[in-house]
Amino acid sequence: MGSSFPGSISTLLDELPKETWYGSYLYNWEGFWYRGHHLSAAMAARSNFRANDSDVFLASSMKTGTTWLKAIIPRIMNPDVRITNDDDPLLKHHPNELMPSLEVQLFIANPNPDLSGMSSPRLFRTHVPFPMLPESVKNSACKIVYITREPKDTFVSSWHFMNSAITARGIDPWPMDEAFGTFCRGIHAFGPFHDHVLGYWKESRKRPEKIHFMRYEDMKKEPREELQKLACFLGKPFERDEDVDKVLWRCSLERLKNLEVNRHGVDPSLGIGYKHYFRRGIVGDWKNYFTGEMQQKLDLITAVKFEGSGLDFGY
Ligand code: PAP
Repeated sequence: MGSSFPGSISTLLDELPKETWYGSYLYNWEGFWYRGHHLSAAMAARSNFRANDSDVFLASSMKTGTTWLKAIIPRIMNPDVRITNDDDPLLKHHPNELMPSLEVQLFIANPNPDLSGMSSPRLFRTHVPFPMLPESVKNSACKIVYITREPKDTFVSSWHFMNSAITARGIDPWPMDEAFGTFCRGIHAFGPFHDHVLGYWKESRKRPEKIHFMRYEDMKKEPREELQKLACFLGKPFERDEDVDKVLWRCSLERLKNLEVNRHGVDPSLGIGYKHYFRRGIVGDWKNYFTGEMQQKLDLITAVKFEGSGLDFGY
């Protein structure tokens, strides 16, 4: 695997601890696990990316509801009330294209891409853990929105997604029991999952004006309230309730999953259909997959990891 990377990163990868994950390798760098090409891109972003104060970052561990916010945040930041259904960017673009990823898109082919053509405010997303963010993202006035999700549902969602990704490349799906054991050991892209969440959680408690911490379950339960809070954090409060409802409808799973671009489009980064980003979108899907033993195990890990942090999922 190391041989497909440029010399220096290839040498580095050869020296890092590695683990098998969905038919490929994850490498451990400073306590977190990465696919090799994502680590290389995240390192390039850390060295070369310069944040503007007006930038907005969407950060998350994978499969925690990011796509929902990738659709919503651009709408909040560009509150053009005249926009009609016919010129809604979501009709032609998967939400990934509206908030490009530092490590999956922008810095992957070129370690120092020219971002000067991006209009302001620039909107980015990232899966990297807090310590791996470029210093200017941490220290400028740019804002970070973080979304997380109950760990059992996150695991089930990522198991489906990753198996779709690897089977499309002719690799056998990873059995759930093996993937689950690995997740419980903290081996997960951009994970350990719990450490990823805690890193942003702790920072959001210290700097709530900098990091807005969200839970997928809260969005499902009280979408209007959560959307208003998010819009206020971004300095773009909604003036009318009907605008909140309009954004929620435009960005709903039901609508997005039925749009042509998402039904038939292909994700150029992964080579799989965009449709895989839209599955069931429910709270508690883990109940359809977990044994009692799996539930107890992961709940215990979560309780121990989050103990004393003030963070829980309460569902
Ligand atoms: P990513 O890390 O690749 O960006 P992400 O969007 O965070 O993935 O997670 C995908 C989950 O969000 C899926 O959950 P599921 O597997 O449990 O169904 C997906 O269905 C859900 N999702 C995607 N878009 C929306 C949306 N508009 N509203 C609610 N949930 C959504």
